Amino acid sequence: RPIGIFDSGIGGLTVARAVAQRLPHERLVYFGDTAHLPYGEKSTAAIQAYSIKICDVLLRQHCKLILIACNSASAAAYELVREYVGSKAVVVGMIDPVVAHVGQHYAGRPVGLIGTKQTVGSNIYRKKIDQLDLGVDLHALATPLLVPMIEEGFFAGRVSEEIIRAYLDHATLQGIDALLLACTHFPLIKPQMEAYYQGRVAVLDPSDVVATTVAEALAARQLLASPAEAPPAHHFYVSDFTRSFEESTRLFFGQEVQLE
Ligand code: DGN
Repeated sequence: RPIGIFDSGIGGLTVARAVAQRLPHERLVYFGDTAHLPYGEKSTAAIQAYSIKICDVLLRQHCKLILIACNSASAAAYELVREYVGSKAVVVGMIDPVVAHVGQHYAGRPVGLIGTKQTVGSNIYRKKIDQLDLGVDLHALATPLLVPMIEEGFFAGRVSEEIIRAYLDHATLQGIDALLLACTHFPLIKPQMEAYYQGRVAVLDPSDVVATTVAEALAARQLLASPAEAPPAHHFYVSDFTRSFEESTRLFFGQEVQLE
């Protein structure tokens, strides 16, 4: 049975890539809801409705695990998806694994977070940190301009450098020890953020932590694919196809993939 991964679009391919690298024998079924992006600007109710429909698609494909590879959807719909999916598949979101990681390494310290309006507005990271009494001092800032900027190919030059500087200079993010990239697109600008901080602040890309959680969740339930099986043929579905989405897969997955 495959691993199902979904996102508002193709940005979640950064997470799919980490999963494919961590678990090279697993077959992936990816669903990008390109007809409804960007989730970062949508209401909680709309994201919940889209997420449930996507789960139906992934369950029809017999996915053993559903990974919500979108911070905005994880913020808005994780609990609902878990309830809806029940025992039919394991559900993993972007938030719990990262909160646990930050709690382990940054307890009692100031940590910055950047994400979409939906992710930051939901306050979900702070709520979870407080629920678990992790003592992390969270400084969260919505940085909505970064998503379209990256999608338009501005992620390694003067334009992006200026916009990144404007956000990271913001009062909210001063005095932090680490910066959490709580959005699928931001791993692409991690090098520029690291250049900005020059080693003063650790820039945390959650995709590896999430891929490890997926591996552990499958191992715990003895659901890992056997290495003896034939190499997996992944499938990448979208709810609206354009050639430019397909071209952008190279950016987020490291190689161009065929969208269905
Ligand atoms: N995938 C979204 C997220 O991680 O929050 C970013 C893209 C969007 O819908 N704005």
